[in-house]
Order: sequence, then structure tokens, then C-alpha cells
Amino acid sequence: MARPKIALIGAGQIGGTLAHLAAIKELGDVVLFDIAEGTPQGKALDIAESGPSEGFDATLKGTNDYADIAGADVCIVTAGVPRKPGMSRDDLLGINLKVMKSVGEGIGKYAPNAFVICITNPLDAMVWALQQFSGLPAEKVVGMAGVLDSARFRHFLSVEFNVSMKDVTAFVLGGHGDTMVPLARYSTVAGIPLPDLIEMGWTTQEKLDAIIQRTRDGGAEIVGLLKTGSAFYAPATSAIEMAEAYLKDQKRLLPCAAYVKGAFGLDGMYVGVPTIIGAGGIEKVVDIKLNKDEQVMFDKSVDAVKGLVAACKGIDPTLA
Ligand code: A3D
Repeated sequence: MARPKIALIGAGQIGGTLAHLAAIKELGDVVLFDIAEGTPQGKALDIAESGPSEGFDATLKGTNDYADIAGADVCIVTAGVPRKPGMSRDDLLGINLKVMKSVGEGIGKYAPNAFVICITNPLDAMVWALQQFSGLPAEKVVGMAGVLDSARFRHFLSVEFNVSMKDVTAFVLGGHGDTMVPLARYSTVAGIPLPDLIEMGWTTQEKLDAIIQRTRDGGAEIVGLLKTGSAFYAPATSAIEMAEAYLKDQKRLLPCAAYVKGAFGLDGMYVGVPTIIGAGGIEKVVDIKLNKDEQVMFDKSVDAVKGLVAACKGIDPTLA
């Protein structure tokens, strides 16, 4: 059987890391696309030259021509600009919306059967716009944010409890912004929910609140440290986890920005919810019960996403 084809639209910090991870994990052959001439070609060659030492079998191609993504099984989109210190993700909306138009049209023309994972910020609005511009079915276009936000939460919790990250599960739902919703009740150490761990004296409510806030500010913390761009290692790993779930039909239950109609009382919008990813793309949105406080936080996050989508429609009236 031919190897799957993975197209990476955007060959910047995340794009390059995605290419390296996809090759090392032998997920398929990789095409790196970017408008910057030389960047995708240089990164593809550099990573290919790591193959003999790493021992992977995958071809890597860099290109500035959308025709080279033809027939891709997976497209991961990072094209656009990242934020700089002091900027919010929402400040990127105008410029990245234009990028989503050209990327969506390119994918729609050359890779209409792909599973598309959007990473470009502001995430929930960009994945919505990308789905509209590409014309692909909503279950095949998904945003990566919840896996990363949950990974950050899991990392901080594992440090607090001094336990393996493998045993910490966590859920962060809602939009990928300041209003994201880390769910303590649905987060556990080997099945023991966080509220029980407080009762057991493993941590305090104050410490947990501080971890939740650090999770919400996780992206800004890294932007502040790097000063020249935003996080890229963990975002790339998170998207690769989603791509692998699709390519290997793993039926992973992962928090993703998916199109939600019906579940969570929503009437059709992209926002972070628990989903099952398998060969059909987003095969299911898992409609978990939220308590009153969680629902208030989720609703606030949904409103923030709706505001961004309305701003997109204001900029580009062709968006329905
Ligand atoms: P960066 O290293 O600047 O790479 C972006 C690449 O996009 C550059 O190589 C550009 O040349 C390229 N590009 C720009 N316009 C186009 C276009 N029209 N077509 C094709 N390529 C284009 O950024 P990055 O890789 O660090 O980040 C990429 C995006 O991911 C940014 O919008 C970030 O804000 C976002 N991001 C999202 C998360 C989430 O969790 C959702 C996390 C981290 C970064």
C-alpha cells in the first residue's frame, strides 16, 4: 500500500516541527508548502538528511506550488502569522483570515478528500473560515487547540502531584483564548478526579486555581519567553496526535475545535468540545454534562468565539 501523503501548509516554526515529527513517526510522505521561496525546500531537505541517522522511510518535498499537495490524505495548516509579546490571538484575525482564503481554496482544489487540521490563530474563527473557503465537509475540517491546552494542564498537574504525565488526564474545552474552560471535574490522576485529590490533601483549591490560570495563559507565557514568536514544539505534537488518530482510525477521544450542531445546545459553530477522531474524521461530538459553573464558563467562551466569527463576516462578506 502506498504511504499516506501529509501536506503541511505553512513551513514556519510549527510546520517544520510537524514535518520532522511526521517523518520520525513514519506517518507518511510529507509535502511542505509555503509562500516563502526556499523555506519549505530547505526544511524538507534538512529533515530528509536526518533520515539516515534516524532510520525513517519517508520522502520530504518542499514547494511553493499548491499542485504538489494533490491527493493529500491529511493537511495541517499553520500558514499565517503568530503573535508577538503584548498581542492577543484575536489581533491576528484580519491578516490570517486572508491567508485562510487562499489556503482553503488551495486545499479545496487539490486535496478535497483530506482530513484538515487547522492550527492558525485565532483558532476557532480560522478553522470555521477555512472550512467555508475550502468547501470540505465539516467533519473533515477540525481545529487543534484542546489537545495542546489539555497537555499544558496535564503537564502542570503532573509537576504539582509529582506523578507521571502518562497518568494525568485533563480536559480543556471552549474557545482557544482567554475564556478557555479547563474542567477540573473531568481531569484525573489515574481516574481520581481533581476535586477528590483536593479532599485527599494532594493539593489545595488555591493551587489548583493557579494551575488553571497558568493553563489559560500557557500560550502567552511562552510568547513572553521567546519574544520572537509563539510555541511550536507542543502545538506540533498535539496536531500530530490528531493526524495519527485519523490515519490509523484510532477512535481517540480528544478535545478539538469541531463543528457542533445540536450537542451542547449549539446550533452550528466551531468550538472546543470532546470529539472522537477516526477514519471518518470527526466521527462524534461527545456531549458531556456540564454543571452550572462550567456551563457559565462554556457559554462565555462560546460568546467570545461568536464575536470573532462575526468580525470575520464583517471583513469578508462572502462568508455566510
Ligand atoms: P511562523 O513560524 O511565522 O510560520 C508561519 C508560516 O506561514 C511562515 O513560514 C509564512 O511564510 C507562512 N505563510 C504566511 N502566509 C502564507 C500563505 N498565504 N500561504 C502559505 N504560507 C503562508 O508561525 P508558527 O509556525 O509559529 O505559527 C503558525 C500559526 O499557528 C500562527 O497563527 C500561530 O498563532 C498559530 N498557533 C496556534 C496554536 C494553537 O494552539 C491553536 C499554538 C501555537 C501557534
